[in-house]
Amino acid sequence: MTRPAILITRKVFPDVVEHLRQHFDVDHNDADGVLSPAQLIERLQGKVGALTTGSERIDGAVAGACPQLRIVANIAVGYNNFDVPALSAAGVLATNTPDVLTETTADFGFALLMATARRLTESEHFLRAGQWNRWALDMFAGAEVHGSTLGILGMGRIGQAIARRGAHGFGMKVIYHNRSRLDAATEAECKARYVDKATLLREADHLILVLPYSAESHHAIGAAEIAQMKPTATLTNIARGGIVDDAALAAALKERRIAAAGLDVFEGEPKVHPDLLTVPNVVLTPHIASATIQTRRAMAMLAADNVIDYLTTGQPRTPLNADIIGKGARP
Ligand code: 8YV
Repeated sequence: MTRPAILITRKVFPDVVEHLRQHFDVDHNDADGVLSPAQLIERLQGKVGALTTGSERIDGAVAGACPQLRIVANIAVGYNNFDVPALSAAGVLATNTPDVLTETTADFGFALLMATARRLTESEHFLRAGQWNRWALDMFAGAEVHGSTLGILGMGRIGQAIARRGAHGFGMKVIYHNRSRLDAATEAECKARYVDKATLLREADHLILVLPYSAESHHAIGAAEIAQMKPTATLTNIARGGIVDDAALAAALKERRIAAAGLDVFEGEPKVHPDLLTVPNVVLTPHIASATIQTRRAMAMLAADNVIDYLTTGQPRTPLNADIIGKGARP
């Protein structure tokens, strides 16, 4: 008897492939190159499910061209690569991977913030280049982290985990801005105070971005917002490229309108704005905030379990459009 077929769009851990093979015929892109839209549609023919990453755009055109596709499971908590309303209209279930990456991503956010404040990569480059021939009192003197004001834009699970690290671990004063205010108990636990966006920009010593990308959050931080920040402030982005106007940020860093930035995500990645590569006061990493072996495996396993559970029991673990189940979902 032929078994249902699924596609894994990128290379994943072998045990995740084996787990899926217990239920499906698995086509996996072990070459690991990003499939073009046409290649993706071709590989999805006859597939009932797919494990995807942020690199693949899954929209109404894909759903329409792949009539057997019933579920797309993103190996990411962010899902701006999905057009969820279009997938719902086509009856395709979409899932993401919340919770399993929260603490790991918050760890990285804090690491990037600290590296930025304390000029870690700038000073390492100096040392590796053989330029260290004497010590000086003000050498790579950076910004204080403990006791300073941490500003968080976007206060979901990861934002809250960063707030706890800042408040409880580093004695920081935590302020945040979010579409909706947290309940009083969560605010108290995170020791975080809700402020409007202008206050956040004005008061933060270290501003960190942890909000989802959408049309509304596009260029949420541009020249006008950077102009409201303290000249001594740092900006860290672990959310999504496009939330920051990278050209405006590069110009501001060059002119020292803010002290420094730490960026894990970029507009149009894996391309990076060339001006960001030439300014010294920026720490750059290639979208690795959730990258520990344990967490990346947990994300891929959760995506696999979403596909298995939906296609065998009809009950996915972390759906984005559960409302279509039993009401328009493809049979
Ligand atoms: C993913 C991420 O690893 O979860 C997210 O939203 O940004 C990362 O953790 C990346 O998007 C690959 O899919």
